[in-house]
Amino acid sequence: MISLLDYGAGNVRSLRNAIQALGFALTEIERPSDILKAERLIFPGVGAFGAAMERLRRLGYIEPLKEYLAADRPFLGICIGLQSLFEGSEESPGIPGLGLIPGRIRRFDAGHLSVPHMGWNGVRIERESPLFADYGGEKLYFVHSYHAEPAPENAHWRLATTDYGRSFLSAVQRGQVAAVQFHPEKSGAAGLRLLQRFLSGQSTGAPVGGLNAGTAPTRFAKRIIACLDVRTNDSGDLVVTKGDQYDVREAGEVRNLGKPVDLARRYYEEGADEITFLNITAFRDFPLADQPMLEVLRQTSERVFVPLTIGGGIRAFSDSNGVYYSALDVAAEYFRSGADKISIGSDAVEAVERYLQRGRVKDGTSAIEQIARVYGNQAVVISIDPRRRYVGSPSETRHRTLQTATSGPQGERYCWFQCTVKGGREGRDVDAVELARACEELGAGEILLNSIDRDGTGAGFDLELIQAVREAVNIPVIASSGAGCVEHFAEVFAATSVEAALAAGIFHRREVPIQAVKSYLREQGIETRD
Ligand code: 1PR
Repeated sequence: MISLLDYGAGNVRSLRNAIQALGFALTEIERPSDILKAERLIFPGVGAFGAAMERLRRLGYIEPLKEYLAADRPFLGICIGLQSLFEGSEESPGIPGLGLIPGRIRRFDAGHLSVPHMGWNGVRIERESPLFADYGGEKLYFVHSYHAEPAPENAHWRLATTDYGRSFLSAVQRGQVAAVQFHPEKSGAAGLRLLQRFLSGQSTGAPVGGLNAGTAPTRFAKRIIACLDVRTNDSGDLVVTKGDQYDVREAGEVRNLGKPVDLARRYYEEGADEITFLNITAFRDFPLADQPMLEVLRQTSERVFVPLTIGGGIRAFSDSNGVYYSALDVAAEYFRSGADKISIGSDAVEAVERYLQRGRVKDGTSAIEQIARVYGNQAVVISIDPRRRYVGSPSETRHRTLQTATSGPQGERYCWFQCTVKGGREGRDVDAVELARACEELGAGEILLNSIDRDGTGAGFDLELIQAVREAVNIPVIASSGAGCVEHFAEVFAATSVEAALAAGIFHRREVPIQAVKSYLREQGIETRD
């Protein structure tokens, strides 16, 4: 029997799904006394360090947890579950951790690298442990802005390290107590194998041998993301569709490229590093009334063990009975249904308009701020739908322009990128660079950068747009729209420093397999997950 220490802070559905898919029964810790009764305890920390520790304290879990750990009983901490074992964290000064491992948790100062460290990276096993006994060197999925530093005082805990600007502790173990910074439940087959070892009691036995760091650096991979635009067609079926410059109808009918759950599973098996669902007409309806979409997410998350993002309709809403739901309520339902990240489109533009009008004063009311506070910055993606606006000279607009290599219809040589809402139906007086920067300030953790001009054209990514946004922010950026062949992926990674590239049409139509993209990138010397 596996006991899950879910203190109610966020989404641990992914982990529950993974444990169940591996065939193990799960019980929940519901009161302090359950902790000492556990046979094997999993602690998947979610959100901020301080909030996690505060919740543990309020629930009366700290003392039994310390006692459980001191007795060297089987324990696996994940992410904040690893960080909480240390003395404290820069993220939440003054709030003590469990204090089992000497050392403090520090924020990444990755220089030219984006924070959070979000994506697939290697681990360097520093001594033999049964936990990693059948680990084949695959990359694993990380998402965190803070890390544990290897130090002489915690050398006896060190099991594996990873490089991201600097080297940090990606796994610790002593006796039966182990913790990992990556998410095994989101790390595909390799992560599931590791989880299986813990669940079946094969992970214990102290790590053996002295520290043997090795010298090979771990290499962070560029992510390849498959995107599924989902909507109801005219017969009332939920389908994956695909637009040309956001127009999803052909001869009057909504294009139907397949069933959402089937396609998502196919992409997982074919090696997608992440899967994104965009509920593209949710701006019209109340998304919580869209039970089929929530069901798609539930079913997908039962079998797909890479990160899942869902977007569409995340905003405050009053239903027909006048009942008010905050954007946080909507997001919470998506997280409960299996999302790891949510993506906000139209509402982010409106929030930024208000934020800029207030002179960049944060008042905590935006969906971005509210959701980031509860689920962490890394869980909030901003989906930008920009359209090129050409001008003859920069003085014609207040927006930041760039000199473009593809001139406008009247031969204009400058352009800016206008943000739109409602799936491109309405242009607003905010540009994509300004929006991305403001969203980062409000607490977003990632930018999904579409291009209405390139969407569905197969003409390649809009490198000018992508470079302008990439340079403006420090959070990860996903390049989207226009991929037509494997070379386009290599081009966007060579020309810009984006962390990920997303495509839809070429994957749905089976024109380019995901593995063909990855093989080509590897041939070009660009790191990917196998
Ligand atoms: O505004 O918060 O309700 O979110 C709505 C979401 O739905 C936004 O993320 C918006 O991008 C998306 N959306 C709305 N209408 C459309 C449409 O196509 N009519 N899809 C739409 C946007 C764009 C991409 C697409 C890439 C890659 N889809 O995500 O997958 O362009 O395509 P390609 O590789 O075939 O070129 P809200």
